[in-house]
Amino acid sequence: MYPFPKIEKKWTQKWLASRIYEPDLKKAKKPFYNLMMFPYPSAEGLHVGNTYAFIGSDIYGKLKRMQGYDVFEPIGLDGFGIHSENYAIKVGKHPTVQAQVSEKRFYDQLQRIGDGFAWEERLQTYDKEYYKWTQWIFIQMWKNGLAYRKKASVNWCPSCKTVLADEQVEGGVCERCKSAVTKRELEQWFFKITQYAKKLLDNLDKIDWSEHIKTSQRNWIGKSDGAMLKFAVVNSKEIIEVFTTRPDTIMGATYIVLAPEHPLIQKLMGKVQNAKAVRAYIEKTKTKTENDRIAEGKTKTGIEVKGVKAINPATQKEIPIWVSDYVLMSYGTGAIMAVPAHDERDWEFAKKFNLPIIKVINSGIKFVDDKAYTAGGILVNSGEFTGLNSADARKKITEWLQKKNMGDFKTQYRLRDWIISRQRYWGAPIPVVYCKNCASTSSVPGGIVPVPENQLPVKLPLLKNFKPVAGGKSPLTRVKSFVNTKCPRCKQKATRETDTMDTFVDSSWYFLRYTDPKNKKQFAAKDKLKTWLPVDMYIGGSEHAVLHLLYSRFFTKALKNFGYLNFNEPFKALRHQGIILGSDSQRMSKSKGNVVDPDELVKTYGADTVRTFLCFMGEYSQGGPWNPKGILGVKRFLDRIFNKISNLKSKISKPQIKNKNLERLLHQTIKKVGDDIKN
Ligand code: ANZ
Ligand code: ZN
Repeated sequence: MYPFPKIEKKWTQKWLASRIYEPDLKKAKKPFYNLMMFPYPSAEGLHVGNTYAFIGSDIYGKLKRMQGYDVFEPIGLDGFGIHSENYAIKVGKHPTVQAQVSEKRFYDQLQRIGDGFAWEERLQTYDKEYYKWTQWIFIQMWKNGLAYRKKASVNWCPSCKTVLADEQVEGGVCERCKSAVTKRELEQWFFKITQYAKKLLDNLDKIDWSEHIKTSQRNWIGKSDGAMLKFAVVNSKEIIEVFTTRPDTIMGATYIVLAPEHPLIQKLMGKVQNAKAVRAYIEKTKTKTENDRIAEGKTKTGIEVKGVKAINPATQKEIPIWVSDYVLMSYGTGAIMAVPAHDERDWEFAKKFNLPIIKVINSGIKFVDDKAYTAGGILVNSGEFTGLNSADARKKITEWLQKKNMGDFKTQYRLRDWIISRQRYWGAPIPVVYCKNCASTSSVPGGIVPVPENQLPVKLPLLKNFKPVAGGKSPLTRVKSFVNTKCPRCKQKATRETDTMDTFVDSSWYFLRYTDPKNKKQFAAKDKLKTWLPVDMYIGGSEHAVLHLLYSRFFTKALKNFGYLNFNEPFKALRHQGIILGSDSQRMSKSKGNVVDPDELVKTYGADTVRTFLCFMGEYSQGGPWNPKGILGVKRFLDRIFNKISNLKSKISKPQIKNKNLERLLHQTIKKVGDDIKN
């Protein structure tokens, strides 16, 4: 029998003492950065499904090491943020206290599974030496015009009592707690990720990532080629700009629809005959979620803005202006030209409110009169453009309007700016100060003064009652000694920003810090970054497709533009572990009560058995059901090998193979094992 408790204990200690898994970070000759997504402590510990990622990734790292690479395999804890705070609340502990517990527990578990971690570089995102640099990056974003504050209708989770980014709302519910997300008008901090939309999209072609994630990111960024067209408002200097992917249908645009939040509505209010009713409609739409607003098949609501009309730039006809919440302020210009004959939502709307429907595209087949024909075809009822096909007409009509200064070609992206402020305690404070004096006496817009870099970090104060409150205000507003400060610019009385940063800000750059976690002068020294980055192989869950994996790409591109990095993409290759199912054939998860504790398994069978078993479960990216019976077979296999070797009469010092066939078999085996591990 293989005496694993003795052997595993001895060798883990030896690894640590001899620093065998600590590569020379400055001048490794053959660097290989083997990264795994660091865990976030949202539960008491890791279960087998979680450790699958860390074990598979480590096995690949060990292969690389045997192939002569200097493998760097760091680990840490993504311990700041809402998931850790929610867990602390659940177990009734303060997050600072719970952080200590989690650190010990998670690192213990990770040590026991036998991974070759570079423990000396471990980092925790809540350590002030770490979040100092998170704040520093915020300041760089600000200086470069990529951080801004704006009042907007934002996603609000009533249960987490905080604002959420669009990426954290999945199918209308909060990514963390699954509560239905509502809308709120709040002033928030944004990162201008949209400035990188094109680069984020184009670069996807150049990286070795799973197709599935690339597709998710492409869809999320959502590129649309179309036109920006101008509709003049009658008896006014105002112009309504609309984004359309179908300029070929312009002769069929029979009315305009503005989003309820469209600023023009307020501007025109003086002329509006039914102002009271319009205001009431707008008020009513405020709390609706985007999903409810845009879903096809939902009953359309809306109101005509009476007393003002727009002019169709192609037909010169006057057309009515409506307000409806099926048009979103956050996409395009927040206004559309409605073509009910060829767009389904416009069709439903026109039918409901009895608006004219003019067919301008012929399908070539029999025209069906009871719904919109949304594909391309041959233009009809379109003056000089009649007879053209849709593709040609799109180009010709846009060019024609371009000449009249009434339109232009336009590429539009769905991607929206990332809201990074949270009304929660457990996160990095946003390092800015609001100064009334600076706002009034000098040119400081909004009186927003960033905290000087040499005064970072802005420390998170210890707050006993840290729980979130419903009013949309951070718990930090209750800490007067934190809020009241001096303006770094004019030294007058000022107040601090009390929101903290989204956890995903912390995790957007941790892989950079790993190379130099103790650096007090920079987020990481240039030579270390140069040696290790970009990451060679990144392994983790695929659920972060448009969250962490998109944000990290954005950070990398931004930091490169600011001159701190010399590469565009953070992760050269990316793979995902599959999902391990519990005994009930459902995804293993604490909340389902179907988890298997890796510690128990390691105690009973040894880490090597657990690791080997996980590898033989099936394809790594597929995962599969957890089958406790199979593990005994693996254990017996390892026992047999151990017995064979210990029973040898003489020690093998240097293998000498004289038999040609045996030698060939040896090399075939080496190749096969190497290839299998890689695959
Ligand atoms: C006229 C038209 C005619 C349209 C037609 C479609 C079909 P994608 O592909 O997603 O980019 N649109 C534009 N801005 C909008 C907003 N803020 N809220 C809701 N809808 C909006 O879709 C672009 C199309 O979505 C645009 O083209 C516009 O409707 C609508 F036969 O314009 B279209
Ligand atoms: Zn000031």
